[in-house]
Amino acid sequence: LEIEQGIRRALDQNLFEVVLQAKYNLQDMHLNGYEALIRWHDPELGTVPPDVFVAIAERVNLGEELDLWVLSNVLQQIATWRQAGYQVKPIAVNITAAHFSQPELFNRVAEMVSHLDLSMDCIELEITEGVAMGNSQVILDNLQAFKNKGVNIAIDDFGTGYSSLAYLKDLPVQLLKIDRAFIQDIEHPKNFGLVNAMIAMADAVGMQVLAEGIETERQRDILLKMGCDLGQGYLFARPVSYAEIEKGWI
Ligand code: G
Ligand code: G
Ligand code: MN
Ligand code: NA
Repeated sequence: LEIEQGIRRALDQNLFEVVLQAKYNLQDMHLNGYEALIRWHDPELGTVPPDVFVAIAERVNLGEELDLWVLSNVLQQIATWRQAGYQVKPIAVNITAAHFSQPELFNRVAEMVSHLDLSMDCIELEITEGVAMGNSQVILDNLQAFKNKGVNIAIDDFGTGYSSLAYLKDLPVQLLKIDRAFIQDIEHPKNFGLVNAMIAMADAVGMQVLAEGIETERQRDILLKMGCDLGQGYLFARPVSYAEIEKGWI
């Protein structure tokens, strides 16, 4: 309850922060874009980890509000950077499961984007496997509507659920993000085989693959040999503030 009230207060008073973690093309190390990750340093509760409060927010029906807060914060920053003359790569925003099943989602995002004179393809969205497998008309309509506007959709934490690539391949989804649990232990033969198979299958159905949580050069080299398209992880970049991103540009 303390955290629930804290989330409401943090939404009202803008106590959250967004950090950005870079994603790279593994083959040439060009920057591909960023993922937005929420952070909360509360004056009363201290630092609350996102896996804890995002789960609570979802449980008490604050997931939508949290998503919209992050989206709005990210879009305003993109607009600020654009006005200052910076070219910004797309920023991926995580969308909570229940929210992606809301028919209002697309129009809400489209409105926020047009209000700031941006185009839709300045963002990407990340949804979980379970949502993508949901097979509801609203979810399919949302996926198609975003795709039509050039918004790439990624399946986050891929491999942890029970999704079938045979099904995912028919969805308007462009990217699979292989969960970092597989990457951490990629030298273990079972994980090695699984990751190799996921990359080969994604390639066969024309989807891009990103490996999450790359921490060592050895992991990077293995993934590179497997033909993995994109990578994200502490080896390349930690999640950093907008100010830190700007410093890197100048
Ligand atoms: O940032 P970190 O790796 O600690 O995130 C932990 C968990 O919280 C991850 O599952 C991540 O997807 C989730 N998370 C982080 N930021 C956001 C956000 O802005 N929105 C949503 N819905 N989930 C987030
Ligand atoms: O579930 P999702 O992929 O959105 O969560 C991303 C989470 O993974 C964030 O909390 C981020 O801080 C964390 N993360 C990103 N890169 C690494 C990494 O290289 N190692 C570890 N252990 N965590 C990472
Ligand atoms: Mn994510
Ligand atoms: Na993930």
